[in-house]
Amino acid sequence: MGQKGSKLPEARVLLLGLDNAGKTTLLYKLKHNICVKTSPTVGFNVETMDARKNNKNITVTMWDVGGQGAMRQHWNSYHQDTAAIVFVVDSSDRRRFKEAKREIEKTLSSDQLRGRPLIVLANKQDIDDSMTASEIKSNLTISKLCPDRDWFVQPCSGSTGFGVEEAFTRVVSMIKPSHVTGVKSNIKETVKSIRSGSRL
Ligand code: G3D
Repeated sequence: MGQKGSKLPEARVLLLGLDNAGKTTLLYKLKHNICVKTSPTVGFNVETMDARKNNKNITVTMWDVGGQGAMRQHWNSYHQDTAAIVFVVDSSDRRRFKEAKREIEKTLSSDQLRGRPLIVLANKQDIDDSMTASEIKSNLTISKLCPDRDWFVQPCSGSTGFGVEEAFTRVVSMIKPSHVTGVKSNIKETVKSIRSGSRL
């Protein structure tokens, strides 16, 4: 179990995706299973979880910033401290798939996110006729999208819990050790800073 205020090395993970993709549901599912500390922030969700990497304890902070249109423009400055990008796709929504792809492309074009691993969560696998992970992989032309970063497409369902812990394990395993150590962010301070930035 984690300890409040512990000073473990930290890895920051950005949880992105279109609205309705299932980000909050997935975060809640993870919290239910493995989360040790919750920071109820106004505006977006942040969850902190313990993990083991290279035989060491680390803290993984997952930032669900989706839908925060007004604040999103200020996120670039926080990208540099991001260790991994998790992009949630609603596999049952073929209609919005192109939009999701465009959003992924936009995210990957950030200089500060260069080389950071991309984990695509093919969510809502419990819904009949959803796109499979392989379909999503090929529709995204993901190997072309990610010539210089590690990537993985994980099928899951935030509703049933299928694949959720596997997704978290995968994220932790793909984080580079060099992106784990230096961050040690203070969630409240970071949130304050983002929010004040949004008023600039
Ligand atoms: P968001 O945070 O990305 O905007 P939410 O998305 O987590 O709010 O989820 C949007 C809707 O999708 C919710 O339904 C939620 O219950 C549903 N959902 C999320 N994950 C899954 C899943 O894996 N399977 C299914 N079947 N539904 C899922 P409502 O009806 O509450 O809007």
